[in-house]
Amino acid sequence: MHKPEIVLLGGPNSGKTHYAGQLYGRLRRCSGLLQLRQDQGTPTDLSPFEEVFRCLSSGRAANHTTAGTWVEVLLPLIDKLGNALDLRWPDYGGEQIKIVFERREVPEEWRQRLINADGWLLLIQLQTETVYLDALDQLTERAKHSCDSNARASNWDANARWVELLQILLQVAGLGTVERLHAPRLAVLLSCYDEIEANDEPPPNVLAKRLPMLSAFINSVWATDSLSVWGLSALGCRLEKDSNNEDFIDGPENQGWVVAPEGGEPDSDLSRPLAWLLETP
Ligand SMILES: Nc1nc2c(ncn2[C@@H]2O[C@H](COP(=O)(O)OP(=O)(O)O)[C@@H](O)[C@H]2O)c(=O)[nH]1
Ligand SMILES: [Mg+2]
Repeated sequence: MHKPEIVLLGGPNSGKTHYAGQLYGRLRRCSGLLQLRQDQGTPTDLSPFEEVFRCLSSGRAANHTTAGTWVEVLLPLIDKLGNALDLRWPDYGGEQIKIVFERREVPEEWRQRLINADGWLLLIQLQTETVYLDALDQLTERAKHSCDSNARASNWDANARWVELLQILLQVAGLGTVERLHAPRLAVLLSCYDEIEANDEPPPNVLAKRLPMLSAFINSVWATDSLSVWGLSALGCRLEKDSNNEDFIDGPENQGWVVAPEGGEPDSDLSRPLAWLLETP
């Protein structure tokens, strides 16, 4: 059986846990591109996903995944063509990604994952990414306000931070950037897309507008058919820990959607980006 591996990349609060929980609801109950296999062949503990799904079913958000957490859930899946696949889905605090960036150090288990992965899934919540659009104008200003420049020096522009992080990860995975990459595929999910004013622009354009340098970088490193940028709203709206959202009580699997790279109407099949990532080109 095919046992594809994916690497899930996303900092704290990028939407990893809620996507996992909602994906689980879809895989279990709906008829998307990927579904959970019903056979009992693969022993698996889905409880971390069930816990998220349980919170959502009572109309509230799930807890933040603590910094030291690392859980991995084995998802026995079947695709539309009847192919069985076992996918290991990781969930973690997200701080690990920050540490990789800050220390320029990649733990051995991460290195092995990066090397073996069939696909990389990158979650970015655009609203929380800091960019300094006026950096060039400020060059002259900074001479006058030296305190500002100190503050600025410790905060990276999100473009530069993501590009730097991807360069570190590509390097340790032994992937060169001279020729455009066909594998692993890269799917970028712009999370909390319900909070973004996309104005009918397709997700790759939204990324190019908000994080132009990152967009240019991934487009130059990955081959066109091995890269896709999606809008992801796992929940469809913001939920708080003490929310009591009736729509979710009626069934979390009816909430949330993705916008495909070409744009268009939201699609409730949250497994689509994953199906694309796992499909052989
Ligand atoms: N508006 C909106 N908020 C979301 C969505 N998905 C997650 N969130 C919120 O974003 C925050 C971070 O989500 P979480 O899945 O815990 O991120 P993680 O730290 O990467 O696991 C939480 O407060 C969620 O309630 C979504 O689709 N839309
Ligand atoms: Mg989490």
